Amino acid sequence: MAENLKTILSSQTKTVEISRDKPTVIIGERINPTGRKKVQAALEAGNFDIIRQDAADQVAAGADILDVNAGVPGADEPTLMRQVMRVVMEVTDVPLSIDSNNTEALKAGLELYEGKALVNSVNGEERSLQAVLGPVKDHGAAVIGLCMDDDGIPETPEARLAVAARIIERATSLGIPIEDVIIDPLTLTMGADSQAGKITLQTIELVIKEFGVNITMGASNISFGLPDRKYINAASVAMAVYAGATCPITNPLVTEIRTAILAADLTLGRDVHAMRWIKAYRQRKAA
Ligand code: THG
Repeated sequence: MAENLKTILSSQTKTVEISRDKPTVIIGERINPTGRKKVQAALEAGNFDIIRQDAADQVAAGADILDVNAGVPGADEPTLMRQVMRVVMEVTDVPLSIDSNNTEALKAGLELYEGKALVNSVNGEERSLQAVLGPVKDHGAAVIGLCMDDDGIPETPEARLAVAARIIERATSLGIPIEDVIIDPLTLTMGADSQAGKITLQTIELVIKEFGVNITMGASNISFGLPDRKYINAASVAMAVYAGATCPITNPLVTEIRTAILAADLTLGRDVHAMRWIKAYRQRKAA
C-alpha cells in the first residue's frame, strides 16, 4: 500500500488540503457552459451574472474549490477563461480548477491566477502530455491526469492504471511532485454500460494502492441519460469516497449529493464530533 499523499491548493487568501485523512474536498462543477444553453448564451453576450451567482451559491453550499470551464463553441476561449475567472475571483476566494482541453486557455488561466491552481486536465496522449505538463511545472500548479489516451478510455481497471502510471511518470520526470498529480479514473454513464461504476471504483482502488495519489472524478457523469440522477449520484459518490476519491467534481447545491458526501466522511471517521454534519444541518434549517 502506497502512502496517502497530500495535495495543497491555494488562492491569494485560502489554502485547501486534499488528503484521505481530511474531509472530502468538493470541486463545484457548475461553472461550465457545456450542456447549459442559458450559460452559453449569457457568456456570448458578455453577461456574467449567472457565473457570479453559480460561484457564490456553490461556495455557500459547501464547495471548497470551483471548477471553471469557459468552453463556448466558437468563442475565443483563452479570453473567455480569463474573464470568467476574474468574475469568479471577485465574488469568492476559494482556489480554482482551470478546466479546458484547450492548452492556450489553460495557459491564459494559469498566467492570471495568483496562488496554486489545479489544471484540469492532462491525459495520456503524447500531444496532451507535451502541451500541458510544461505550463503546470512552470506555474507550480497541480494537475488532474485523466485515465485515457490516443486509444480512448481503456475498458479495464488495469489498463486505466497503466495510463495513470504513464502520466505520473512523465509529470515527476519533469519535476512536478507526485502529490501534485491527481488522478481521474473517468466515469462513463451506467445508462450505456452497467459495469461503468464498478470499473471506476476498481480503478480508484488500484491507483491508490500503487501510488497513494489523490483522486477526483466527474461524479455526475455516471448517471447521464438516466432518470432521478441525484439519487444515483449521491449513492455512487459516497461509494467513490469509500474507495478513496478525495476531491470529486460535483454539484453541492443538490442536497442529496452534499449530504451523501458528509455522511461518507462521518462514517469514515473524518468528521470529529460530527461537527461538519451538524453545521450543514443547521445551515439547511436556516435556509
Ligand atoms: N473529469 C474531469 N473534469 C470534468 C469532468 C470529468 N469536467 C467537466 C465534467 N466532467 C464535470 N462537470 C460537469 C458539469 C455539469 C454536469 C456534469 C458534469 C451536468 N450538468 C447538467 C446536465 O448536463 O444535465 C446540467 C445542469 C444544469 O443545467 O443546471 O450534469 O469527468 N477531470
